[in-house]
Amino acid sequence: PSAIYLKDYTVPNFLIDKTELTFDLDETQTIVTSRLHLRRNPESKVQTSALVLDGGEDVKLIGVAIDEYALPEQEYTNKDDKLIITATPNEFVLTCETMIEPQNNTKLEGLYRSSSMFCTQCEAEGFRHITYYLDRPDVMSIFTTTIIGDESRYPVMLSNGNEIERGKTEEGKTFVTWHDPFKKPAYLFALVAGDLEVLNDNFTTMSGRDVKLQIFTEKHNIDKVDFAMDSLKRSMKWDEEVYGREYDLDIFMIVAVDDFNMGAMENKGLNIFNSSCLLASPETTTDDAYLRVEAVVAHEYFHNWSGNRVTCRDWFQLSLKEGFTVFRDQSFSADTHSDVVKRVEDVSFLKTAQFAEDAGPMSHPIRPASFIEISNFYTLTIYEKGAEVVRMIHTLLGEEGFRKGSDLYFERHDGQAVTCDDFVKAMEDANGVDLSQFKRWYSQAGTPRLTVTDSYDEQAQTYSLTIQQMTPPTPNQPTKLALHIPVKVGLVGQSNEALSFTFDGQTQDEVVLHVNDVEQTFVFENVMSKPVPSLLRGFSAPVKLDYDYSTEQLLQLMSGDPDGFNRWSASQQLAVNELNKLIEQYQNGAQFSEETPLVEGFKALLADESLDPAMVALILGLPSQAYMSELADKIDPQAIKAAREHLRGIAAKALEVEFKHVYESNAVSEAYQANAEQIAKRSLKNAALSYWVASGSDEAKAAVVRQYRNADNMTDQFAALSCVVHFNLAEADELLNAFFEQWKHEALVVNKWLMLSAAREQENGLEQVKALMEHPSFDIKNPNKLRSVIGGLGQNVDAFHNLDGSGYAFLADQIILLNKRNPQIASRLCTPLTRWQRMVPALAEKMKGELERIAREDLSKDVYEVVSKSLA
Ligand code: BAL
Ligand code: ZN
Repeated sequence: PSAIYLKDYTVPNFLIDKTELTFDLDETQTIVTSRLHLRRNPESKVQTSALVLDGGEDVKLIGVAIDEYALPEQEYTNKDDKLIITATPNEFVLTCETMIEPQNNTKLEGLYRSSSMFCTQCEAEGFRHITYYLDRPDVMSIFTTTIIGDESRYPVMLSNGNEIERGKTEEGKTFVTWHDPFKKPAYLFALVAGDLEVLNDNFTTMSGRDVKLQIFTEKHNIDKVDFAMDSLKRSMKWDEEVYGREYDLDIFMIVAVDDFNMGAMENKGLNIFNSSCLLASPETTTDDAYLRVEAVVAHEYFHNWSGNRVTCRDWFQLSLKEGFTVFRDQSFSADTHSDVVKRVEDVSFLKTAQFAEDAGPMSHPIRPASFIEISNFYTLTIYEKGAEVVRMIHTLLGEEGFRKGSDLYFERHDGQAVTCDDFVKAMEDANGVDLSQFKRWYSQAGTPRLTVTDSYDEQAQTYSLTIQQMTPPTPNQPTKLALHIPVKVGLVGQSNEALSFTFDGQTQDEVVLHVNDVEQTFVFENVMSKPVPSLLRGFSAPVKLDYDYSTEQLLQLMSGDPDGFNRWSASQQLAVNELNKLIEQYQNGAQFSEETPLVEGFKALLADESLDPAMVALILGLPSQAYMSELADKIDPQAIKAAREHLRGIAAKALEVEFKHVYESNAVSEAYQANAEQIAKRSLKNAALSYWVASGSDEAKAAVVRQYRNADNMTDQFAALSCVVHFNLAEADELLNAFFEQWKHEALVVNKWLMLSAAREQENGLEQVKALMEHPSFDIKNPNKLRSVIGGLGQNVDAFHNLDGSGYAFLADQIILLNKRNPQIASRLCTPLTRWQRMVPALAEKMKGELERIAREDLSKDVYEVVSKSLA
């Protein structure tokens, strides 16, 4: 397989004004007839009459005609997944008949079966697995789709746009025709057919148009979509209010499917969702999953403008729609719940997972310069770092300036396929600013590191911050240029008061510093006393920050920083410092310290009842195994695990009484609701419970089992179960079995059971994981189940990172098994192995050996790219 490059982009040679599709659905074969209204692209420099269409190995060509003239075989070639028609007129209708077998499609790209239904996934290049096409996002067309099927099996047959006709064919089958008046690339095409139940609702847009809203699921799940519907209506309203964006079709549909590679897909007017991102009920869904449903519903809906009305010119521009849309969904969730809590969660995820990606062999800029397989670039960098880059533009321009920029962007580019440069240009033009240096964020990979030093001149009452920036080399980018980095700073006084200062001639208590050189010094005047700097407030840029805070300074910021985000940040830094000391002790075979200043910090936190319980819960959360791994020079999983357990134990024992009190005083007595207030209380209650149990208290052990048995919602039930399993209490087996028996008919709950069981640390951990893959509830065709078991294994330090390499070998076996069957999933499963160079030598060698074993297979493009880059 070879790479394609952004620099080689050329406009398409042909355009498709109209696309007419007919699907004759059948259990064994589906016949697809396409009528493509083609013409030469006047903007193409290559004036050729040869038409090259994309196809897939799974598409069987039956016949092809130009303007009703059936082409003989010598007038076209059909090989290497391309259909090449040697000579065409300037403008013509190409009719193409193909046969596909959705029931045998295990890759879940194109048209496939999930349970008893037909569904599609066409982003990025799935449409070519349905029929031959110019399968690239800058070819936008008006689609009319007719679906023919047996009405008794497929009473619901959906596609994009509005239903315009329905009737019977001569053979007595039903046909339904859909027309989408908005031109779109093929990646936004969708089709669904099945025996589905529907929840109907409606929404009146800001200009007074009525929109019909429908959510479809299999019959047994229709009672779990009320929250998604409510989220949808709130998202529609929010996009009108915050971005002035109104929905444009008369109908908006969402369908839940069980087998789905991604979380969801924003097909025009017909979103298709992984059921895990749509279904929710108090008994079966945790608070986290509720929030995810809300965020994903919003995300896909927001794509209607940021992605569909204005789409990407080519796949190198993926972050144009994904980074922007993640920023939009993050803002929606922040507005709906607590902005600080949301920010902490997003940043924590970014610093753990995206920073790790940025430091590994797959590191790439948010606008990559090349790729082998685009599916490998639906990454945390494109999505999450992409959102951070948009957020920085928002910080630089302010709320109003950003809105002016987005208005101009949508107005200027409506109906077009554009680039990241076009987005930034709209922001520049609307605000009269120059973002040329800032644009390096789009082309430069890696996480910048800021090193900050300071000095205070008591006499002059000036405070100076010197900031150096450095971005480490990444694959194919050995040297880096200075970036424009907005660093939001405040100063905190000795009694925790916000210190005001003069900067740029103005008195203020917070400022955004424009760091745009390798080293700069910023001077704050009229600073009355020596401050503690509160740096990078709200995580104003996706960077690593080094400032040599003392423990006292961190404790001070943790309790007194007016910026809530930085209170959390200080607590994390303090915990990281403590963990690093313990890790070193573990590695040197020394006794663990039994004291930690974290106890003092936690004690103050637990006593302060004015704080948002959700924030307290977040601060109590120790830096995760994954985050500590990201920070390590050489990852030693056992040392990290031991250090975390020990630190938790110290805090738990020292504050047993406090944790018990917090646990008991945060019970929620009202009926379950997924609102910010209740979620906050449950999160603190369950965080306290976990510490309380960690203290070893028998009362706590009884309380956790009682909570499991009495819980009326999945959040509390699963939190208790996780605690029982994690601390390996006597009831662990009994409750795990009871949980499965109670929920064995709820696929999404079974997935939670699979994950928890796979993550369970016990002597024969890997055997347990293997047994789960043989369990009747497991299904290798279902990506959610695979993610549950393999994800659980990844958290199981003893089983996965076993020194004998058995955990890595097992993972490699699964990758090899899935390589051809579902390349996208196989490729994602490689992620832990790509980090091999970061591991301690004994583990690194084992991981590398498994990558080399995978490399000897006949690999899909997806797996090939990840494995070959990891071994380069
Ligand atoms: N476009 C793929 C799924 C998503 O990001 O919404
Ligand atoms: Zn998206």
